[in-house]
Amino acid sequence: MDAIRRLAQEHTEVTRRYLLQLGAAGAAGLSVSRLWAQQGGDADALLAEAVSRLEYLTREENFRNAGRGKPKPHTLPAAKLREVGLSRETWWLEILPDPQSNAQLERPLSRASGTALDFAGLMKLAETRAVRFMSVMSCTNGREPFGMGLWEGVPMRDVVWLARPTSNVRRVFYYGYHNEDKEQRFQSSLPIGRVLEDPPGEHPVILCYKLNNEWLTPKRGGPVRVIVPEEYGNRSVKWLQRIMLTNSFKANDTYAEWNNDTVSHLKTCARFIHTPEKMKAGELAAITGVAQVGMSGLSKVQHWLHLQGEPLPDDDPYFAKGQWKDAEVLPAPEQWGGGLPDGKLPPVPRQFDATGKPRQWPLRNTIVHWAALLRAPRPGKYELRCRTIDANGIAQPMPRPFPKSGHNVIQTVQIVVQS
Ligand SMILES: Nc1nc2c(c(=O)[nH]1)N[C@H]1C(S)=C(S)[C@@H](COP(=O)(O)O)O[C@H]1N2
Ligand SMILES: [Mo]
Repeated sequence: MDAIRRLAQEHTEVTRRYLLQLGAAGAAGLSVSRLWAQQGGDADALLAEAVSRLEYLTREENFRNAGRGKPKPHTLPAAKLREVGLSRETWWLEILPDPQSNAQLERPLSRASGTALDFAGLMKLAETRAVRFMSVMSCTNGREPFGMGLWEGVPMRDVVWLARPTSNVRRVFYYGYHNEDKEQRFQSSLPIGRVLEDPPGEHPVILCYKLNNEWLTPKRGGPVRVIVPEEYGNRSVKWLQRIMLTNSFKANDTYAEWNNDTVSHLKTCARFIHTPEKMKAGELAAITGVAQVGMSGLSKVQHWLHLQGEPLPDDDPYFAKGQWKDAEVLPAPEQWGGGLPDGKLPPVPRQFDATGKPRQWPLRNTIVHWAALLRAPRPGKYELRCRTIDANGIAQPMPRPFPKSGHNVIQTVQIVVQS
């Protein structure tokens, strides 16, 4: 299933509630599944079936996967996973000084000296240090989010302090398991400052061992992966086994070698999920989508229906002057999906109060669903576009022809309006 289909599944129930509230479907005596069914195409069955489910969080098995390797580490047989330290029973983590630099650690954690951290040690830290938060997994080069997760882990700083770094540390390099082959290595890095402190409202960089309140699977990078809450997925190295403290100030990220920017905060952007291929002139149609709430926050989602052939604003490649209309950003769901029993959240005190209400909405570095009703006055071929307005009032995407620090374009779909 492609990413947008999965999001569609997760998103249908919130949309249904929105439409019922609006009365658009209810008043016409039209069930929502029939409303969708009028669209034709193979989305129908999917939508009808998904209508009863609320899935804000993505189920583990529905995440899009980006683990590289030959073989991909998560496909190794269980015995091999155990052998190479990728089970909770056998996991180990080394924290070493970068041999290429003069970083000083009083107590490196190494396998050779028998001091590597094991999973029991991580769980010991978790007793007092564990944090849980929602953040969206998106790829720098992906059009749609890979999945919306509720992650649990121990702040990386608590683990770094175990090694007692004393001087000459500017950056943290970290590595996953890649079949013991240098060529296959996927690595990332962060400035030590980001690991040690979090800006207000931001979550710590964590060594994550649970997704949606279940142990992290091998596919998701288990037993332990990094989650960097505010950045694209390439920072969130899976199958973590080694952290290296260095005095280098340079990023050594695999993603940099692959022609991407490395400081890659999530961008605020909108995508369509459901749009009709055809609609009738003068009649209402529902459109829905998902928005990613990135670094600049989100205040609005907008759409713009434009009759093909009508003049477009001059010298306006980013459509800043289009006839944009506000869509409705949908409220927090009551059931969170993601495979949580009854869709109920475990305590998430960083983002939700004691009654389970989000402290703000939307939450930063997550997604929101949105919906709108369209009416086209006359027949013809139309172009429908969507964009976001960030929390600073700036339209996103900004003019940005180079996607190296995160994909973001104004999405356009075609709609045929019949008489
Ligand atoms: N070890 C390892 N970690 C990795 C990768 C990888 O190839 N190997 N890919 C990264 C990239 S580019 C992304 S977008 C995310 C995707 O996370 P997911 O597979 O859980 O969706 O994993 C990141 N972590
Ligand atoms: Mo990625």
